[in-house]
Amino acid sequence: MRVINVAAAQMGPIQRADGREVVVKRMLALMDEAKAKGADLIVYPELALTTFFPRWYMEDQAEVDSWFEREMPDAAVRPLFDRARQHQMAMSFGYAELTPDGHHYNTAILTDRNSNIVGKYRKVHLPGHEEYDPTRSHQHLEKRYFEPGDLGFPVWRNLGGIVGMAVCNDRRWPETYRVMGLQGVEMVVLGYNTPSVNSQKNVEGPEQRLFHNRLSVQSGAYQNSCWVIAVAKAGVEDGHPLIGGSLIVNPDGEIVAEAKTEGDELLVAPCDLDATRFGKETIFDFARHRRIEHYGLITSRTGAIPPE
Ligand code: ING
Repeated sequence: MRVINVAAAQMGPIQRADGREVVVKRMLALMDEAKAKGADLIVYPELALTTFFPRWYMEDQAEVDSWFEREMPDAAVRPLFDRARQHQMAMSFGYAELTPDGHHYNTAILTDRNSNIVGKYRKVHLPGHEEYDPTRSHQHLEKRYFEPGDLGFPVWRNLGGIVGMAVCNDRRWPETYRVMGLQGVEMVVLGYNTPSVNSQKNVEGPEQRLFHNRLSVQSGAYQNSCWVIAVAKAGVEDGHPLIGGSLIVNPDGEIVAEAKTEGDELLVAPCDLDATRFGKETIFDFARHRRIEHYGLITSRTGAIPPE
């Protein structure tokens, strides 16, 4: 048994006017609750420090950059790093990263129990669009404000296992999990901010969004025999609803914990990393079963090309 007690720290809405200090106070309260419940690791959402600002069309780069962190940790999140070290708890959270040489990423970090950053991931699959789109009921300008991640899908040894990260839309793409699966990943942690309605198909509401969330996360876990922790920023931000539905999914693809609210809500579950072994040694023993000589199109072709 190699058990990590994992806390999925779902967060309710963050309003555009909420400062980072107010948000970090909520994150600290969740961390203290996680400690009281014996957590070894706490996972927070994508862009956990601010409202989901890609819903806003901005042209002034200074205003855009105000949503980004220039160093990590910075003053706003140092209390979180200090408390995590006191609690001897590892953590992962998402934030908007502005690098010293001016690159913008939708980033997540992973720390060890002493708040040392052991891993960084930059979101690869950016959904949405780059220019204002009047046909949409709401904007989703991640392609405007972020560059695609340049770090690939790495994994790290942490807490006695092999841990990887993803961000939001990444969870919908099987490549995300498989690249980490090919590095032996035992636990994938990810955050998401998912609008409750499809801006281009308003009959697609929260029920279907929640279904697709479960489908994507359960598939990724099962097909790579790993744990997946998926954590929402939820609720209504300045009138724009986001789904909750945070999940802890086991290597058989079964949901072991699921959020019930759209607010700050902690899920805690014991995740035995040895539970990944059976799948990795039988049905998903990649070395024995995969036939890579037939998979070439997956990396040589971007878009679909139907036959003549
Ligand atoms: N949000 C959404 C997500 O992938 C989205 C965008 C929703 C894309 C539904 C496709 C369908 O959950 C982010 N931030 O990626």
